[in-house]
Amino acid sequence: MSIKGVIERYRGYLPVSEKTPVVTLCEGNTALIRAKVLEDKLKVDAEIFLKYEGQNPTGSFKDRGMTMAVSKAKEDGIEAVMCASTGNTSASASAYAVRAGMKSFVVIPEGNIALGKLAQALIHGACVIAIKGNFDKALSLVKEITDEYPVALVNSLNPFRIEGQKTGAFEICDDLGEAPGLHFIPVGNAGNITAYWKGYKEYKEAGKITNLPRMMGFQAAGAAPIVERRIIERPETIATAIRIGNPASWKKAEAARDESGGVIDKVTDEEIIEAYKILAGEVGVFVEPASAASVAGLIKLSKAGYFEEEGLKGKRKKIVCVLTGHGLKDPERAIKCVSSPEAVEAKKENILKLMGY
Ligand code: AN7
Repeated sequence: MSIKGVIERYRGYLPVSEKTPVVTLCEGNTALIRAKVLEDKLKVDAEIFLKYEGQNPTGSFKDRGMTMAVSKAKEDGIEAVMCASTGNTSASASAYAVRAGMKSFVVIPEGNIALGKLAQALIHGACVIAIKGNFDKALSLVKEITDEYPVALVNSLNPFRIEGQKTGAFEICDDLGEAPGLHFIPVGNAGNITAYWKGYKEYKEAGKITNLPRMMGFQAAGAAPIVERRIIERPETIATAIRIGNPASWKKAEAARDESGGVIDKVTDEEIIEAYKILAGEVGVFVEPASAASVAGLIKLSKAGYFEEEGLKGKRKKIVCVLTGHGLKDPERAIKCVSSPEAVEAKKENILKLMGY
């Protein structure tokens, strides 16, 4: 028997029935990695865990939601799916569409999606449409088209996406035996923070956990509409996955923040790159820049003395940072951050010299 995907694993918590054809690539069940290096480095008196969503089949958390959205579209007899995307949604939608025997249409902002993600959508056979415009424009067009044509919208406006993605919270609680005290997460279109908060609340209602975490969301400074309380017409950040100026789940993200007593804050591109390099170079976990926003947020708050606060002592001993996507999605960014080797004559002494012997 193959490993179960999230629908089989958490069927009782999801809106599926015997009639739902389960379209899965065995997503979920990703690692929760203890990062002691970060605990020591930040001098935070807590256990820090990284939820490594890059381990999903297409390399990001989107697969948890896509298995649900595509299964439900299939159940309804729909033959095509469509999304606007900064990259990961398109990679996931196109893979799950193949799995379901459906067509996929993806609309992306020209020049602003990471190479790995574009490669995925193309090789899975999606109809890839690049527009001269950003993600927000792409999403508004996709909403219009999917309202008028028999094509399922699989952005996180689709409630089944949120249902699938809430399983990330279930896995964290199952692994820790409780909910964390603090949950750090990057925020773009704000579907994932909405989904995790829903998941934690439902697990509490089901009696699986007794406490709820504070939701700690982080946007990129050049694309921080929720923090700045205004639509950002021209969002800019090197973290292209979260280059979003008008998030679809804006209100729900604010609700998650307020109900949980958490924060939604911003981190600069420099802070994102610093966290990105620490994760790869000191923890051993390679993520894409947007994913490093959660850890950048943790570093920012630890420097600002957030963890000295009374409420964080005692009960809030476990911190989870969600790492939403794999580093291989955006190899160009990694190469830009470090110096690449120059070739030498193929001689042993040259190699030994470079080795420092
Ligand atoms: C790696 O693929 O919006 O706040 O179109 O790819 O739920 O939007 C991606 C978002 C964080 C933000 N990390 O999550 C898309 C898209 C990574 C991402 C986010 C995204 P949301």
